[in-house]
Amino acid sequence: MINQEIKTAFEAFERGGSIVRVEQFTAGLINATYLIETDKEEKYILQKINTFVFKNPAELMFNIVGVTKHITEKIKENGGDYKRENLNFLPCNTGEYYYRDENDGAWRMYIYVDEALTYNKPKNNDIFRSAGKTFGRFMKLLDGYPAETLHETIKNFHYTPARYENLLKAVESDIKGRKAMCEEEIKFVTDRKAYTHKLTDLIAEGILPLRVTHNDTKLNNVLFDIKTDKGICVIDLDTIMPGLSLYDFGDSIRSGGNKAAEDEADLSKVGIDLELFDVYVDGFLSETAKSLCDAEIENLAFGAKLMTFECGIRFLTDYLEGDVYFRTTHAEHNIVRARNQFRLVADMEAHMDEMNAIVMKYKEKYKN
Ligand code: GN1
Ligand code: MG
Repeated sequence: MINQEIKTAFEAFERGGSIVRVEQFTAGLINATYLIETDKEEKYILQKINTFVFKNPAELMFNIVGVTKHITEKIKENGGDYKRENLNFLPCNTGEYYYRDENDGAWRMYIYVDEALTYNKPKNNDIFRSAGKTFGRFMKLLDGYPAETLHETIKNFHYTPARYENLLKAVESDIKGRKAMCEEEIKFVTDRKAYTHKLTDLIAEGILPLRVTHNDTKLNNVLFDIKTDKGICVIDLDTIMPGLSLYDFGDSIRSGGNKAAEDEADLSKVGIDLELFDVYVDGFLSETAKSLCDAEIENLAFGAKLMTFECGIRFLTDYLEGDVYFRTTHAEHNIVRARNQFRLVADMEAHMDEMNAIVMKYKEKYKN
């Protein structure tokens, strides 16, 4: 039996065919994602947009459609295959790129990229190097995109000082009575307040440039070719906004450079894998070194630490607020994730010199 809500949403996109199979993908923590197979050849990804997180689907889809059309043009110029190397969103029966259902839910659909897969953890070094190249290429494709036309889909998304203030507010109100369980984690954060404004200060001083960035560069937001294991394209485009190259680099290391999954509870398994860090820097800088300024390259390792720290703050805040933001499967999920991220931050602190040395090695290799 096909769920009626999904069927109605799918039909609003008027692609014809009847659904024969629906599979839910649960790796993403925000939207609900379904693979739709019909009695015709084409397959689709149908997503119910999380409107608690993304309050304005019209603005969200305006960004995404603008950006993907731009990427298609670039791919055509380079003689590539835009049907495979980019996401192709579809309009629904109102002409909009999202469909509003009768309960005010918002849905969007794009053509499924077949013969591709995602990884939650890099299965080898080549996968992670290729992820670095793919995100680097993505940033290059968006170089010159008119950033001022983009809506801010989540306000202050990587503005770490605001994430810090939100945590303090959640601690203060302690609406779920969970504060007593996380005193140590709260102290971990307040001890490192200085991290929160380092990059935003450099933006304000004009030292770090804003670019159009992806902002959610988890490893599982890259599609890999099933045969070659090479990165094909980047998915999960909701948070494309003006941002720092360091955010994109940093969040990839946070998610894929961890020796363990982000929700591993056994903290002895958590840490920065320097070999994976090395290959990601290699892939990323091979595409971007010539366009990045020195201040960006010099702060890459710090960016990895900051993105991990910020994500830990967000998990901790959500735990204190009663798990209203991230998808969780058990009551401790967010605090486990927060502890994991803070352990990773501590491990990066212990290895910062080695991380910086790796960055400098590839700067030498690719910058000149
Ligand atoms: C969310 O949607 P997904 O799972 O790719 C989140 C990221 C976090 C990540 C942590 C819009 O990403 O910012 O880093 O979870 N996306 C949003 O796993 O908040
Ligand atoms: Mg995702």
